[in-house]
Amino acid sequence: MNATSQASSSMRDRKITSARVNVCSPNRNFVTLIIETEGGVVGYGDATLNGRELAVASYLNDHLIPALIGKDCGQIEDIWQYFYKGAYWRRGPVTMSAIAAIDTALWDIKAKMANMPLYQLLGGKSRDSVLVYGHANGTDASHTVEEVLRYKEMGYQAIRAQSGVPGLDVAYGVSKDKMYYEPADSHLPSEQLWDTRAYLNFIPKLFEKVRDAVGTETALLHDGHHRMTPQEAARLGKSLEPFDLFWLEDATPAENQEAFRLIRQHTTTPLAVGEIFNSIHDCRELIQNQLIDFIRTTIVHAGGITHLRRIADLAALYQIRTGSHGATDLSPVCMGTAIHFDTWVPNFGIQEYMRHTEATDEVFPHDYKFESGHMICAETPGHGVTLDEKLAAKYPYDPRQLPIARLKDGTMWNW
Ligand code: GCO
Ligand code: MG
Repeated sequence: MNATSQASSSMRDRKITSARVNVCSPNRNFVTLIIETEGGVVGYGDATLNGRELAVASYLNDHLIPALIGKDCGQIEDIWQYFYKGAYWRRGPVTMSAIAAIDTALWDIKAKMANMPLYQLLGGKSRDSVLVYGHANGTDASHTVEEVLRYKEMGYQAIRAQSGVPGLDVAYGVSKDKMYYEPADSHLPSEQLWDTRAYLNFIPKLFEKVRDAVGTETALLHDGHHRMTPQEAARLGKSLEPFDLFWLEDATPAENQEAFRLIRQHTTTPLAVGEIFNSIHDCRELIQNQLIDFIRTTIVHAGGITHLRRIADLAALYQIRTGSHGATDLSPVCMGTAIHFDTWVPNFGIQEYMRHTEATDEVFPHDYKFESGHMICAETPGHGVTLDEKLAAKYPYDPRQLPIARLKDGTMWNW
């Protein structure tokens, strides 16, 4: 075979011949894209958007997949630009999750073709393992303290603490199950009551107890879940300073990025934002004005590796580190890919790691593992996660939505 025919045969091998969307619900819903090439290489991408799964599935099936078939799987950048610029309607969680799924599956294929674990293709290891934080939550302060100590016992070196708030029936992040938490709990959104004053009066007392019990070494985190105004968030950040938080997350809604300036002016508690962002433009002002310390965008909701890499590079200019979202509504495909990304990215901070249920882990065979508070990424070519489609078929889609929040007088609030 001469050089030209060799090149053209590999081009043939690289042709994308099929792409299909799998929607399954092994304890919670996941959307997975599976891409196959002429040469028989299969790549997997996560396309899960909690509570809006079928919108992404339809965006892929009806709009992107027909144009993807026949393309060269090696041209990841051009395919990304084609679906981003080519849609005319740019950005948004549905669009960007669909593009992310294609991008992730194509990086998986490229790494498999190169016979390398994904982190090698990205530029190699910047660290041996990836620091993760787990979720400790309790119905009240003493229960939360117990849970934090249990997580410490399991080996976690960074722990997020959430708690039930006196006077409120339910609180964000507090689950009935000891290991798993899923807020998307019913077909139509369930309604939760919110009271910022009760929350603000309670949280500093909670962290005083937690810090006292856990000692100085363990990193502690907390998620405000978009509930406070900038002024309230400034007060909370300030009152938590004695307890040395690793970060305060989503202190106020970030559609108005400028809002973080006020919080910043009042507190040295580090700030993390970005799990619901889907493009570099959503975080540009926050990063360039140095209003945050950690950027939480993820592979699945922020346009895949191709786009997340650009966000991380922009953040690196300002010493802002990554702290990717890793709740259970991001599938093991996203988690595995994130661990490769985290192993490479120079300005890594921390990775969220909420455990998936056993059923989910079985449906998505994967090779990453947890060891002494860190995730270790394995050496399998690709990102190391697949989908057992036969097993997945036993768990059909189960429509569920995230809750909404209201104040006592009925006013709609941010959940
Ligand atoms: C987190 C998040 C999640 C979200 C969930 C919504 O910090 O892990 O806030 O718990 O609420 O991903 O689907
Ligand atoms: Mg969060």
